[in-house]
Amino acid sequence: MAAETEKTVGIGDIELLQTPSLPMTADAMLEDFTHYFGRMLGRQTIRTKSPFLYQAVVYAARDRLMERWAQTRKVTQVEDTRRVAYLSLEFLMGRLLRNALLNLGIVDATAEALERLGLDLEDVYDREQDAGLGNGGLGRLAACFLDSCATLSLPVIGYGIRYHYGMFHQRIDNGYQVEEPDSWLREGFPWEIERIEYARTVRFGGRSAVYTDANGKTRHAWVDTQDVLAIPFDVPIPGYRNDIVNTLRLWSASATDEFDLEEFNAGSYAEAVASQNAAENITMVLYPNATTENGQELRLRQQYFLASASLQDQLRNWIERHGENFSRYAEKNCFQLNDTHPAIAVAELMRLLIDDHQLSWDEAWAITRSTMAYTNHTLLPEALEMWPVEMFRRLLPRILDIIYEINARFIVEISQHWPGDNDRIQRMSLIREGSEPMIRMAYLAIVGSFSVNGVAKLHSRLLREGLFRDFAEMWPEKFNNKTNGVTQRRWLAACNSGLASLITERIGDGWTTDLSKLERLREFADDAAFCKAWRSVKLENKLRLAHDLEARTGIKVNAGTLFDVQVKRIHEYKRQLLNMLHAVHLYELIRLGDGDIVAPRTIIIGGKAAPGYVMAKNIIKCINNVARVINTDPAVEDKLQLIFYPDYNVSAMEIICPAADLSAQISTAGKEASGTGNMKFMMNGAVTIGTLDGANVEIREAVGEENFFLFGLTVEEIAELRGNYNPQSYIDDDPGFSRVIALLESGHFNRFEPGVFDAVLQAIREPADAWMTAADFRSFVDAQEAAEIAYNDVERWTRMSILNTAASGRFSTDRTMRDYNEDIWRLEPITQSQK
Ligand code: B0W
Repeated sequence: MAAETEKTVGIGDIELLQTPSLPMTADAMLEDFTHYFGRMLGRQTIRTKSPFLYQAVVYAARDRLMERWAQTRKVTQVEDTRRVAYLSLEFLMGRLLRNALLNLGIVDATAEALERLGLDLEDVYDREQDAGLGNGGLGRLAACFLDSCATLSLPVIGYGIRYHYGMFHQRIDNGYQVEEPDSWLREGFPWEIERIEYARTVRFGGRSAVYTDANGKTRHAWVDTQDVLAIPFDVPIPGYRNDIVNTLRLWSASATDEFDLEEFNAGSYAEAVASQNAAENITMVLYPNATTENGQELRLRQQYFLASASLQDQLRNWIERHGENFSRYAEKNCFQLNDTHPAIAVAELMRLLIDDHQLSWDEAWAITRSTMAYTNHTLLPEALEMWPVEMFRRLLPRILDIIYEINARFIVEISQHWPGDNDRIQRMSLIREGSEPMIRMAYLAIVGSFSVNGVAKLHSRLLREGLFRDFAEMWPEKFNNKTNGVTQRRWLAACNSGLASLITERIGDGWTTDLSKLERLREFADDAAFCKAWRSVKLENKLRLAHDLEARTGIKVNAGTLFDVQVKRIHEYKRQLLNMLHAVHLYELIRLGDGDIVAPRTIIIGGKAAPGYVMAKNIIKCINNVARVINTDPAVEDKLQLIFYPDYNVSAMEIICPAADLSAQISTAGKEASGTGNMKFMMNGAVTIGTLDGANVEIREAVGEENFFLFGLTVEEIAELRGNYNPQSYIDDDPGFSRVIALLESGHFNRFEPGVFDAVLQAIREPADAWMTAADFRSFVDAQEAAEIAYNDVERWTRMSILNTAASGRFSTDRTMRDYNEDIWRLEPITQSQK
């Protein structure tokens, strides 16, 4: 027997990992850099364009993370602390080096080490590719959450997918979006550690079988399956100067060793390898959907793959410490579902506990219902996930059994709550009946969890009163709000070092971990010297963006103009079209000479359209056409420019948000659940022009109405108007608006390209236009005029800018994470004394 016993020798107690021991000095960084560059990567000559300089710097920094990481893991294991697993199909991490050095406190040491070699740390930062494992706000939010949890010493592990191809790159060709693959792993990803020892098997296909076990109990098994191996790759998530390093665990799919052994043995080597590819396809590519079409089978495979691998990993870890005793499992664990994308975890946890660990239905359900928590991120009906029952039957037959059983029991609950109310049963059922029965994933998430939250006050209210009303009536205590935030470490300290230093000079650096301290800046809003310094930082940032814009588009912009910025995914509800209409309106005013443009303006619009979203791609083309004409018309030179910023991503935002004067947050009221770009802009001193939508409402509340340019219909007004909306009347009654539409129709922006504007013009004129663009045109133009006048008054604008930054304290994800922790997670921070 001795030969079968594995020897385990913990290195947790040996000196290396007991306390962080590597020096954080320039000397030590230089020595380690040299070691990695020369000995590990085997290079002699440093070429700044090759990836090796960057990689060697990462390895030197990663060593410092490694010892803190081991320690954090050890404490949470030994202390058996309650923990959260954040399940998300997206983690839009962007670049990691700058933040890792900042959080470790070795920016200066690293810069000095490189300087001694005649190298510039900024160039090294620039060599890093974005980890673009997400679409937009939802994915970036997950990344900000990880930074804040590590900083607050909360034991939270992120679980996601290691897509081979992340968010596509966008090229603009004759004004059209062209997608190019993002092969971000081609040069390797030096942050990750492959943990093959924790690989898990995930099953697909086959059938659900019933059998009687040795004790005469009826049991279920999932048999004849096609198995896929899930291999975890861990990425370190350092807290800000607190020696905590949490984990982001990303799963990669691989064929099991037994992959189609039969075919292999029959000599069909190529076929066997092909089935290996089929397995690996699961994690090949991120779906670039973001609130549009759904329903692809591969996407369901991704969702189940993530849910199953992550839950198995958590159960493995539990069993290592507690054996098969699950009595305290719910007390020690919580799973936060980032939208419905991982909601299948509800059924998968049931399956694992019942089939693999022999718990009864009731025991398993009690655990599931007290460990799962669900965050909703959108009210848009087209983004509400539903999967065909038939697809489940084919891919996940045992999971379908369980969902049916959950539903049957849930329907009993409904009838007890509302006896005889069959309408309600139909409305609330997890299955939408019809010619193609569908599984409503949001309902599965609500029924299977103890907490349901929206992402801004308005959004959470609309969830309770509208979309999830029946459920909120049944379980009012489940529903809560958690207003989003962003991490100030990335979105102020790292991306805007000029402003960060100026702020720290005046109020100290406490804001990096307590953003409410920014309130103290209010005192300086009338301090002339401070205001002047504030303006000069903004100008520097605008020059940096101007430089970047020229490099990307060849267009020179004047940093002395008002930078009016809208960057986000392109979607009709976000109304980039309204922005374009305003640009045309200004253009028309200047050309006719009948409007006073008091402040010259540069309008910057950026964002990607889902490749299959025809209207969004159309909008990009239209904006680019308008931009080309405006930017080459000498009549408006120096007064107006319109730039489409290509390939917008996280790193781009790090240059864009510090440089913005005006932040355009102009969605149709009730459609943008929260927005988080709005918070990044505010934090960096931009003033918002926006509707009463998402977190704009709270931004305006925080900064005061006099420091916010409000326009547009409210949610209630939009609802009232629906049904008798007549867009043409807004155009006809407004000569300015009529001129804009006439100019767009005239072919002025699409000579030799007939029809380019037809679809968008028709959409604006459509009485069924869900986004009611025409209704908000005039009030948008008026608010823009007010903004322009304010901008022209330098002192007034500087004050508004400072007050926006000062009021941005509550939009830190540190606050958001504290809120989640107090109401949902109830975690104890990992304390220094525990270490
Ligand atoms: C993202 C992806 C997909 C998909 O791939 O199918 C579907 C929906 C989303 C999504 N993204 N749903 N909501 C969001 C955005 O989430 C952020 C973070 O909470 C909010 O600030 C935005 O308002 C919301 O649109």
